[in-house]
Amino acid sequence: MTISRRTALRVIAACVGAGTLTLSAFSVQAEDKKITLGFAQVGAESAWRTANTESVKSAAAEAKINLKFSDAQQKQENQIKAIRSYIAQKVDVIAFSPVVESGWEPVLLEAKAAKIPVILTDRNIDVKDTSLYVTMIGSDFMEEGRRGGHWIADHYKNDKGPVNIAELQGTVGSAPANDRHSGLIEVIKNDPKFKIIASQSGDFTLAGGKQVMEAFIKTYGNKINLVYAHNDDMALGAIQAMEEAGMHPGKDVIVVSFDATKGGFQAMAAGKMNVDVECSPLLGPQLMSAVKDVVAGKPLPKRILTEETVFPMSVAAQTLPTRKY
Ligand code: GZL
Repeated sequence: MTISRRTALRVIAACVGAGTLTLSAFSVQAEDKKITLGFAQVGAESAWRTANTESVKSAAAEAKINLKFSDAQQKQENQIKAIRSYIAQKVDVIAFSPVVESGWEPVLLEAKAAKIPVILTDRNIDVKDTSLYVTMIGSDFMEEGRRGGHWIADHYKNDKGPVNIAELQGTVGSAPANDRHSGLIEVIKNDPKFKIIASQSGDFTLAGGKQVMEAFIKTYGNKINLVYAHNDDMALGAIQAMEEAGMHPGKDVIVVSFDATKGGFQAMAAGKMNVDVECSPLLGPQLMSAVKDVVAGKPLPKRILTEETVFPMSVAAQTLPTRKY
């Protein structure tokens, strides 16, 4: 005999009251419905993304949440397709890391019409109607850019300049690329010794960072004083390009990067990167907790921020063994 959990609890309570309960009297098949989460991931472009995917998958398993997962190969149209498919499958919650900031209203309106709540993780979107998502879980990229900028300003505080900066930007139109750039500008814009002499997207990949840096070296050579890379994968590609050109990254060219992955720590421990601004990919547990709260009808803050710090080269060797990604 299969009855709902609520009925079972009522009957059990009555029997306990009457002192007639014999637990074997019921085979209660609780109708607990497992939560199904549809997650549309950006892609697999970087070590950060790999760690983020692992965090989402392991946290879903831990939380006993049924996870449907898709990899968009960094294409917005693939993410939109995946979200539409989750709507058609009537999942309980949709979550995604928006590859770029704009172009999401139509598909999010479809999710709203289907009464499926949407949670943003990692990257934010630029929409007027913020009711299109329940909450955004992730880093403050503007603050990360400011942290990179303040490290640079402090590093050159006794230097007259010029300090020529070559910037390796992340995916064009993405929140981390836009904000890590804006955060830097906010800090250095009033000091004329800092000049961004080159800025181009390497799309957050190692190959992209290497290719762009090779072009920068061809054009600017030793005029480059500092590389400002929006993530470790591009910084590691740039380091390869500089070494192949006989330059000494971390010494005659200062390298500033973001993510604080193990690869970044290894480069700092080898003296090839000077500072790594942390951006944690370990968002899985916070996401699953938010999913359960949404399904339970609990209110959530519009923004759930991840705590992060800055790691200079000097602490890299002793910190590396403690790093989780
Ligand atoms: C930042 C994340 C960025 C990382 C890159 O939260 O969106 O995308 O900095 C990753 O490594 O590719």
